[in-house]
Amino acid sequence: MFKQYELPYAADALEPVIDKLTVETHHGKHHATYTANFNKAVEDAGLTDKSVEEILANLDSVADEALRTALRNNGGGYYNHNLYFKTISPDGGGEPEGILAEKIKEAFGSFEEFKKQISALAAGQFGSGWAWLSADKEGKLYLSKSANQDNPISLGTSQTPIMCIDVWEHAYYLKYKNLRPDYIAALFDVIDWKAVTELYENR
Ligand code: MN3
Repeated sequence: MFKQYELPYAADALEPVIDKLTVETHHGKHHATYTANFNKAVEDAGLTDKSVEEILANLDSVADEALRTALRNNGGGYYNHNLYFKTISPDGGGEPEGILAEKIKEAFGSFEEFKKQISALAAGQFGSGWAWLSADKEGKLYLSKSANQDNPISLGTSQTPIMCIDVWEHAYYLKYKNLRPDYIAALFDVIDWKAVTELYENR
């Protein structure tokens, strides 16, 4: 049984970056529904002994098309939102330190340049989707974007996502309306770089 990541902060703790109603709806409704539907699909597919990463990386092995689609969308929704809520915090913001700061500099030249590039990917995702910072086994960093609930794992890369930007309208529309770039810029004030660094180290 896959369990939804529980928020270690109150629903209004991310204000003014993310408003209380958005957190309540996003985590309490959308993420909860992805989790419930993923668990149902996992049971129907007989995959209860697999990890979410194993399931997403091996979608091709599920012969039934409807079931494969359910696992892809709800498994992605489950995994992606666990990562999203795990890597934002009322204590977030600023810049990473240590190994991740070094790797970002190595890959993108500077933190500002990294921020510019991932923000452009997030703003440029047509329709619903995500922007990603991921790392491979060797520790190299990559940026990418994806549609719907796809992610670097379900898309068959060998990368592990360590930070993400949810650009589905449910993530920002109540407060930011059509101004997606304003939401993306504000989100950096709550990114928990300690959590991202931990994910990098445990990739
Ligand atoms: Mn979402």
